[in-house]
Amino acid sequence: MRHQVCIIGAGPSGLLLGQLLAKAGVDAVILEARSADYVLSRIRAGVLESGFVDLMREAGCAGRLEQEGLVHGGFSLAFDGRIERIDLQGLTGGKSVVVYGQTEVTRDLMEARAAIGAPIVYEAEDVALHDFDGSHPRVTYRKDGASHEIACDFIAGCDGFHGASRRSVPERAIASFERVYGFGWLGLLADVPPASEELIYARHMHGFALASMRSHTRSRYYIQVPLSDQVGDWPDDRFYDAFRRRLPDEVAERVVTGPSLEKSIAPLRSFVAEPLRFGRLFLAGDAGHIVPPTGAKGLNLAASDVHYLASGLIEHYAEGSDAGIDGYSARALARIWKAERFSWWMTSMLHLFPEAGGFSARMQLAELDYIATSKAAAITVAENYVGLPY
Ligand code: RFL
Ligand code: PHB
Repeated sequence: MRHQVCIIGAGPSGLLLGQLLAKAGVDAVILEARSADYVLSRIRAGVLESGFVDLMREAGCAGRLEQEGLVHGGFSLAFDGRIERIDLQGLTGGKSVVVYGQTEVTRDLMEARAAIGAPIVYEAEDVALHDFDGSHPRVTYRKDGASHEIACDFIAGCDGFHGASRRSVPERAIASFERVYGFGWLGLLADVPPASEELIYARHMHGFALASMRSHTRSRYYIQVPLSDQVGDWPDDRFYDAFRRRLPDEVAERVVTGPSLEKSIAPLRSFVAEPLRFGRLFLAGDAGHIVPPTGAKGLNLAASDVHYLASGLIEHYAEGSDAGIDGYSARALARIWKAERFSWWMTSMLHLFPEAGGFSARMQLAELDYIATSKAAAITVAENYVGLPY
């Protein structure tokens, strides 16, 4: 079997890349290790930058997002008994974000791919990348006990942090930069009306909490937990008690409880691999970098990578120019490092670092007070949150 591009992974990166390439007449196959249902069962991001929405439009997949997505013109920071709103629209000249679940983005992209009949192989086992340092890359996999091989011009590694793509690059060719934070986020999804119309990021002496949502009737709440905790340690009642305690009283009073539809713990990590191109293999999305979720940047960074990569590949096929693919890694990394900085900074300012002591706690409060009282500081937060330009 031969295709122009072989995409590994059917998360948002792989599916969006597949759709943008298909629109431009570039032929790609997607290989996904899991089933479609499994991919759709993962509850992750919820906040989309306008650049992401534009890309979904370009991919012809923005219909439902535009109808059902909730446009948010601000969010709040809660600390020290205060609630301070960041007026995204007012501070950025009218920009906002859209609250729409990653699950729904994925579903829309999967349906669009099925509608055009573009090839996608779910439950592909033992996916392995070969010869991407030469001019004839290949990808092999097994499906239902049979072995398959795909010959292609390029491989797009969109298989997330634990995927095969980055691991297939020789160690001497790749540099990794990493920070682990020693705690995680426990997330709970429930069909209860959100406690607040906009997102609230709360710093509290017991740890961070975030009140987010998926719709007017579905809430997504998070609390910081030690990495040693298991989901089983946190029955719903215990979760809601801890969550309420970390929020300002007037918000806590509005928290409606209901049985969890999903609960999971995600460790927080910052990670960047450099470069993002190895011959005819490109890494995009979580395969190349991870941010802690505090800045809502992971999915959005995946989209900007895909934008640069898709335009480079399309330029290669349409115009015979390799300028775009040659510049891919540097262009993507310039935006990635700024989002890494913002995500690390938001994480440092809002979480409990038990080992850091009183000085660090005072620094967090001073930083938050500065944002609340300085327009320059608030603009810095707002312009990063809505997303830096592509
Ligand atoms: P994904 O979504 O991990 O998809 C990778 C796909 O590759 C498949 N795969 C393989 N396929 C074939 N062969 C192999 N060997 C394979 N190994 C893996 C996997 O099954 C999977 O289907 O990566 P992608 O597409 O790059 O997308 C990245 C985003 O998922 C991620 O950055 C965001 O979810 C991060 N994130 C957030 N990002 C935001 O922009 N805004 C947010 O509000 C936000 N909140 C979050 C988040 C991530 C979270 N967790 C759980 C880490 C909240 C949380 C709690
Ligand atoms: C979410 O709704 O899942 C969410 C929102 C904002 C974040 C992280 C996650 O910063």
